[in-house]
Amino acid sequence: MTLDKITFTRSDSRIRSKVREAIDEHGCALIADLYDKAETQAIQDAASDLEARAMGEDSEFYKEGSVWAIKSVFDLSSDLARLTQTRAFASLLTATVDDDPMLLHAATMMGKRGGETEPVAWHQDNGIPVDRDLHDERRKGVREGGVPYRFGTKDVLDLCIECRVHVDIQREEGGCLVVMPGSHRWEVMDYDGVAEKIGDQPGLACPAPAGSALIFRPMLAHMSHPPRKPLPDGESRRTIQIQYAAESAKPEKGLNFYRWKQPVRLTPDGAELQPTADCNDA
Ligand SMILES: O=C(O)CCC(=O)C(=O)O
Repeated sequence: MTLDKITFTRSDSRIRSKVREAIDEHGCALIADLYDKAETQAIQDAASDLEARAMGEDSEFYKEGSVWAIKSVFDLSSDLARLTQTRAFASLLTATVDDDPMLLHAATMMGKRGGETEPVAWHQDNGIPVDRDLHDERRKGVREGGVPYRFGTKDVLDLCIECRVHVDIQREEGGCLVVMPGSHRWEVMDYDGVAEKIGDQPGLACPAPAGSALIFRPMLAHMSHPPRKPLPDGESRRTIQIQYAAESAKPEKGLNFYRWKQPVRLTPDGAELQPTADCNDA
């Protein structure tokens, strides 16, 4: 399996059905030019602005040996919400769930600067944010200042999709994402289960230009290596990973998805960004 099998451009005829087919078969699709030059520049400027602001706010910014991350990106930057979730973006993402509208469930900016020493281990993005913590065996902790997460069930995760917006160029030697095509069909597993199943298979590295985006099922196993050499001066490897669930997807046991204060709803025609106040208070 090579990267060209899952790579598309917006000018491809039947782009929506090709993306849907790649997602069904391989679990992922790379759109090489989701954003044009001006759109990419605007996203980079807004990302730099958020990074500079978030540096001073420890609660939303953290740093590890493998990758740094800023959570709840759209609560912190409505510019980034507007700039990333274009009409083309909404059209391609909803194509993966039979045009069902989709609701945002997480947006995280992540980056590497070149000095990282640890890999991000193989895993699935199988946690879903819910409205109540049942304290049962599917519990996955509490994040974003009090949001309960649990392991999603496979039927629900198959109705979820995520998009990794490549703010900067993703170089292989800079620690780009590596995926295991076809692994979206596996069962829900923790880190150890995924590592065992992967064994010593190398996976498919996904180097990509700035302004491209990788659309994938959250069940797709993925990892990233630390950079093999320092990134060129001033370069970092930033992405914004945006996760959605189809409106028809319902977590088990009468739970609902957590309702964010800044919900985003995608339809094939575009993104509706409608901040509502205190919607979790009821
Ligand atoms: O950005 C990376 O290198 C990996 C991040 C990742 O896999 C994740 O957050 O799910």
